[in-house]
Amino acid sequence: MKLNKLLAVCSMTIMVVSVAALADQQMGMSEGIHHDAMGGPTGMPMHGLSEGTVRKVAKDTGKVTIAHGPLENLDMPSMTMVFRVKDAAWLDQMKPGDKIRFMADRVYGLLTVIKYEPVK
Ligand SMILES: [Cu+2]
Repeated sequence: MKLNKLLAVCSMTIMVVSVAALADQQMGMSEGIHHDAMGGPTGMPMHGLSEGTVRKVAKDTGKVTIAHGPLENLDMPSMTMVFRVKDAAWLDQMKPGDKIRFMADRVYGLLTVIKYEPVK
């Protein structure tokens, strides 16, 4: 009797976990489609990445200031502005003065660096 109850609880837990994993996957997939569409035939050179220079890194707020070239997907001219970053670990890799190539997009309405690579 006790064992049956335990099994029931176990399979419930597994169900909840797999539903959560599925939701994660679906979110990731729709995000992928969205960004592919952005970098399509109308995209910019260099795989849709824009040029930028890191001006300031604020790890406490998770933001980076970038002097950037035109961001065609956001219809934005060159300027210096603050972005959030998709992965906070990137802030450890960025230093003021670094040249980067990056892609920014609106994530929940906030301009966020969603892809970036250092320029050597
Ligand atoms: Cu801007």
